[in-house]
Amino acid sequence: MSFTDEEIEAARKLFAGPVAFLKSAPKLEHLPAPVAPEVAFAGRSNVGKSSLLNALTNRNGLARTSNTPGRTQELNFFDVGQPLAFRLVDMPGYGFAKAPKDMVRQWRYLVNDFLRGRDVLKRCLVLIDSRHGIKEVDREILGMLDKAAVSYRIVLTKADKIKATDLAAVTRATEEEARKRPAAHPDIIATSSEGGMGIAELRAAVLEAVNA
Ligand SMILES: Nc1nc2c(ncn2[C@@H]2O[C@H](COP(=O)(O)OP(=O)(O)O)[C@@H](O)[C@H]2O)c(=O)[nH]1
Ligand SMILES: [Mg+2]
Repeated sequence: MSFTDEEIEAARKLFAGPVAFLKSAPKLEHLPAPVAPEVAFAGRSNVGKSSLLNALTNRNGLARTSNTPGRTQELNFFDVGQPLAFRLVDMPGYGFAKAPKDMVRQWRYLVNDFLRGRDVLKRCLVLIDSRHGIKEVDREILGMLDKAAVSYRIVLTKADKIKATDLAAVTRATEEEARKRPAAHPDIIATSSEGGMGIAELRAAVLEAVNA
């Protein structure tokens, strides 16, 4: 994973400009018109997705952070840039213990249909808690992305919560698994929404996806 200073700066500028919530889509018929490239964020509930979206965009209240996992079963769209440059999509979280069966089924249909049918979707960033690494619940979405042939990159979250040696180990193990997966980018990015680690690179990775 390496970006030039120019790429980092271009991404910083874009994310420092206008970012606005567009809409929530609980069903596919509510999707906004596909008029701009999209980069989607996926991850199990509580992985730190809302915090990361807030850190990326430097806006505290943009994506709601909460300790009540699994509430949102909808796709949330955010416009970046004016004129519109691209959209961020906050995908519904998965893998929380007490999810009723219907909710899991609804998640699966919504996400699968979105991944398969969304021509403007450039890439998905799949968030993995750096304390846990890739778990079985994560492999379902990774498999869906591989089958739908949507390119994706794995992003480790909450890197401030573990020791540097453990972070190096989980990074290595995660990259090893990513290399075996057909639609996965081989390099991963370790981030912390608290300390800011990896945030500038992640912005550049989003822009790289938009321009791919
Ligand atoms: N230490 C630390 N805590 C984090 C980080 N990101 C998120 N959290 C915490 O993890 C919990 C879940 O975060 P949230 O963004 O709501 O997760 P989401 O369910 O994936 O949207 C919250 O208590 C956050 O404050 C991080 O980078 N470092
Ligand atoms: Mg959230």
